[in-house]
Amino acid sequence: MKFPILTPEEAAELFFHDAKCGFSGFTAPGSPKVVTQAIAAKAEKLHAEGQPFKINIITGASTSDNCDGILARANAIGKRTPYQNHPDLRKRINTHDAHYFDLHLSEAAQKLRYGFFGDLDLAIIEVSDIQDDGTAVVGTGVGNVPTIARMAKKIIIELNEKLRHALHGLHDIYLPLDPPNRGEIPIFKVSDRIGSPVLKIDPEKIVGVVMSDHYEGVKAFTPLDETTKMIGANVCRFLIEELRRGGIPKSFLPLQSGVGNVANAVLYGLADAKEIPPFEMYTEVIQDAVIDLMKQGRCKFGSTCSLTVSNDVEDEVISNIEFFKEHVVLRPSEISNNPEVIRRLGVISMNTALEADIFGNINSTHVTGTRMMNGIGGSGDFTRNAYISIFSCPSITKEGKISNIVPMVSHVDHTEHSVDIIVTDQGIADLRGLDPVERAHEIINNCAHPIYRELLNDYLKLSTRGGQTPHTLHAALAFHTEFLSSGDMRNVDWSKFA
Ligand code: 0RQ
Repeated sequence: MKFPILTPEEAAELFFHDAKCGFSGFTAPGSPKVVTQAIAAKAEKLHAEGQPFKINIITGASTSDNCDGILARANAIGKRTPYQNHPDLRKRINTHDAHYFDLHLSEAAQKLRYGFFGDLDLAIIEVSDIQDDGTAVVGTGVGNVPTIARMAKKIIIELNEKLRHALHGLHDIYLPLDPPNRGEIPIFKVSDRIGSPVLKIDPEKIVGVVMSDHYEGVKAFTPLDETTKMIGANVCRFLIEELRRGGIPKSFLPLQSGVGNVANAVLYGLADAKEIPPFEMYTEVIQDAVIDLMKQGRCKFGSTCSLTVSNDVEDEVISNIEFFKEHVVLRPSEISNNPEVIRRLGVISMNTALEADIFGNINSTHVTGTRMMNGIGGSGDFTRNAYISIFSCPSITKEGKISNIVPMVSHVDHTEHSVDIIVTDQGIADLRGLDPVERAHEIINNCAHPIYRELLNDYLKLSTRGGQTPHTLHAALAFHTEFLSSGDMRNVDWSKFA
């Protein structure tokens, strides 16, 4: 190989205070793992000497403990976009030690190319193979790597020995032209390939290669409990009923599924929903459950940005890579999440809410309206353009102290205009064609937990003179203020607001 082999510490030397950096990957897979550890150590050393050191980072989505985690603990992150999910970074964001702007994932690459975020000083790109002319096979998470490789002035390669020679043929790397010259993105079937299996990196920009030798999968999911099983069963019940009545074509439509325990439970529900024919996924993350569905023949094909699987499952995928190359394509996030393609293919989106209000607005990101949880991720890309958009969540959280159905969401990520179906462990609310008051009844009766139904109905009664969307503004966030003061939303007393 013509590129110099660097130690992580030598590579970290290139990083300077306030540098703008692009990292490959999407969730833990494909994200840098070793240079970031050395950058964190450098930050700690400089901080101990009283010197400032923080870098600004754009990625595809969340990363891993050896990236966002270790850098956040070292207080080495200045600005971060477009998505994160690490508890230590979450703390830094909520205390303003790190600045985070939360962005629709499909938009990050194009906004970078449009110059909205300035130049990229440095990039770290994980690859499974690289040739002397810069032709690379990237890792198992693609993210924004084509744009980052184009925009960065200097590039460090992390060559992952564990993936060496395994992944060629899994990716479809494609960069759209930018306005005013953008044409169609010619994906007409989930499995269409429109780009290249390799990424062409300008070899002049590659300053060196750092070796790595391990996967960094996601942690295994919390085992399914009664609540998540019920949510999964209700989503499947909705899909089956919709299929029976002809709302979904008999051949079915591609599915998207978000991150987290709830999404994983929904996917496991699909294994047993035999009335749903074998289906395809046009999605951004393929989790452990989808790999099982592929082995069972339930999922025929998956277009994704990342194999967001646990280490054991990644081992299994790599050992059977020829099977998975026939069933999976890995795309950049601006293509996996592309609104044009999602709408053309008729994708059914399934994402998770922290809370939903009685009119169908969704909060996916902010606990009690102020504390950032993870970010909007790709949920907006899919929801706004879906054939049918579904949100699910438990009806109650924290032993019933929190109702996930509230009078007014404390932060809005997805408005009532984009949300078709809400599902909880209690049931299904179909909001299509309903006005705000009809929606409120549908959601309270079918999705709210019985311990909160009366309180929510009483809120509606309190608000009957409140216009087309009947709110009592000074009471609308009482569930949240009550939780913050007494620790239990059930203590709300509407007589105080009458
Ligand atoms: O807290 O961790 O202390 O137990 O939130 O909740 O029920 O385990 O749900 O893991 O599916 O995550 C919305 C965060 C759900 C996720 C969210 C507490 C609850 C628990 C987690 P604990 P669950 P999940 C594709 C699409 C946005 C991004 C997205 C998410 C913790 O799905 O980040 O969709 N989505 N991307 O107790 C206070 C409430 C709460 C609450 C739950 N109302 N108030 N706490 N919790 N509801 C993927 C990508 O874009 C990469």
